[in-house]
Order: sequence, then structure tokens, then C-alpha cells
Amino acid sequence: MEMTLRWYGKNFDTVTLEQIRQVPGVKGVITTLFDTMPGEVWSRERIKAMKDEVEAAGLKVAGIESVNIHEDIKLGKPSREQLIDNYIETLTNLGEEDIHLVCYNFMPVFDWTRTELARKRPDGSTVLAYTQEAVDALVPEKMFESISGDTNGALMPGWEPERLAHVKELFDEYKDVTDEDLFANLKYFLERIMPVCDKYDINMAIHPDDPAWPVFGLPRIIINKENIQRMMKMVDNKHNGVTFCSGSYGTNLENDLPDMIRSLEGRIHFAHVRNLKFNSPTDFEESAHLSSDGSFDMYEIVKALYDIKFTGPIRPDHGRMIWGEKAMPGYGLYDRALGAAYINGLWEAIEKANK
Ligand SMILES: [Mn+2]
Repeated sequence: MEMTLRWYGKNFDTVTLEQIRQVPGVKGVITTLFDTMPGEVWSRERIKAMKDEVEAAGLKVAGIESVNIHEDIKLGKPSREQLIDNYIETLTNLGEEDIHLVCYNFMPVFDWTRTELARKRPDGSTVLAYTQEAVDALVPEKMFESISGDTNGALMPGWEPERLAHVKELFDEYKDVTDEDLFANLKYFLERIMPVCDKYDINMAIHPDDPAWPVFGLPRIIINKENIQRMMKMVDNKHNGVTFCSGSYGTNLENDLPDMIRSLEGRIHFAHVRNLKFNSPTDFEESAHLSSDGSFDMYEIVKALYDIKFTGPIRPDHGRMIWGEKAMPGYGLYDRALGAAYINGLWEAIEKANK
């Protein structure tokens, strides 16, 4: 594995590349062009400028999170042809710049859902949290305003104002879209992009839906072992792969995370490792990475990745807000650095125990 941290670019992130460079074991970042819109072509010049900036700080671009998919592609509208052509052009430009990993998701309308951005824990840290009761009480179009807590001035990924301005129309468009439609539209998209992925050896790594069940009556398919295996078989190409996110698949306690990891050998191209603390099956908060702080056995999760000989980028996922830091919720420096150190420690111990 290759330890990385997510970085949104210097105009959007409170964390600097210089800080990331000092986290032990971190050699690369997972980044994006955060100000691009879904459907837009990423120019070769902008990709190169991003890469140069990261490399000047002594790091590498380990992958992109995310190149977002336009809703028309998920909906299977005729306009998808041009939009997929654009996506292929972006992949070509990434490939030409020697970037070989792209994380994306296929979630309708909302990229992810939490109901609190700063739930206070007993130790005084604050974390992102979710309760089904709060979601059930929400008017979807008003989700953004209804979320309690402060974004600390940050633009939240997946909750861009442009997207949210059209939430109501999008809900109408998804009214008759079923899981089967979504699978078919995903298959269509993947089959169109696989040739360029083969040409440049680009690993596409789908991020699971978060939480891993339908919210607001929208269809959601990347939620469990059965569905992800279906997706792997549906386009049986190594470049059609997975971002294994323990915190997202883990929202559903029925998902056996180590078992899912083992079932995806050779197809996990990127890993997000974090813990959740469940207060009830429908109330969870994003705890520290340490096993004993949450509900998951992090040793077993990392060991499963080790056992399948995972070599791709890995990153600590959302961290708690600690030590007075002000940052995008989930994306402060301090707790993610602790998470990286912890995952590195688990990995070293597992590796040495297996020698
Ligand atoms: Mn994730």
C-alpha cells in the first residue's frame, strides 16, 4: 500500500502540501480540480499545473478523487453521449500526464449524507454524524440548510451550490429510475470508457454510496457485496474496480468488511480506511480511527487488505476536529495524520508478523 492524504488544492484546503509532506509515511496526495463541474473537460495544462505544484512540494499525485459523473450519465439521457466523450477526454489528459487512478461515484443527486457536521464527543472533539430519524424529518431540497453545524467556511465536496440549486428538478428526473436502470446506465458508461482506461492503464475505482442504503427514495446500488460483485462481473475488466471505503460500506452493519475486501482481490484500486461508532443501527458518528474508539475491528480490515496484496493508494478518511483546528468538516490535518500513523502501524505489525 501507498499512504496518501486527500488534498483539495491550495485555494480550497486549509491543509498545505508542506504539512502533508511531514506526516510520516505519506508520499502522495489524492487530489482533484475542485472548481471543475461534472461534465467539463479537464485540460492537460491544468492537470500538469496541479501535478507540478504537488511534485514541487516533494509529493506525487497518487490519484484523483474525484472526476465526478454528470447526472445525465447516471440518468441515461441522450446528452450522455457528449458528456461521456468529455469524460474520455479528461481520462486521456490524465493518462498523458501519467495519472492512473480515478475515484468516482454513481450516487444520484447527493454525493453523501450526514445530519450533523460537528457532533460533540465526550473528549471534546467534534465529528460528522448521521441519524436516520433526522434524515426522515428532512425535506430533501432543504438538506443543506438543515444540516446542523458549520462548514467552517469550506465548500463541501458533493454539495456544490450549483448542484443544490437544481435538487428539486433532479428529484423529478429520478422519480421513475430503478436500481436496474442505474446498473444499466453504469454499465453503459463503463463500457464506453474502458478502451481509454486500457490504453493508459487507468484504474477506475467506484466509491460506495454513503450511507449504503437508499435515502430520500433515490435508488442506490453500490451498497453491499452482492451488488459490487455484480458490477465487477458486469464489466469484467481489471480497470473497472473499487474504492474500498470502510466508513461507507460500514454504515450498514450487515456488511462484513474483511469478507468484502477478500472477495474483491485484484479489483480494489484505492482504500479509504476509517472507523464509525454506532450508538444504534441508525445512529452513527465518525470516531477516531483506533478500533477501540469505534465499532469496527480496524486490524481485521487492514489485515484483509494485506492478505489480498493490496498495493494501491490508501488514505485515512474523515478525521475528527481536534486541538482547535478549523477546517472543512472531516478534512482537518491533525486527526487524519493520527489516522495515517495508526494505519501505518497496523500495516507494519501485520507485515512483520507474516515474515
Ligand atoms: Mn470514503
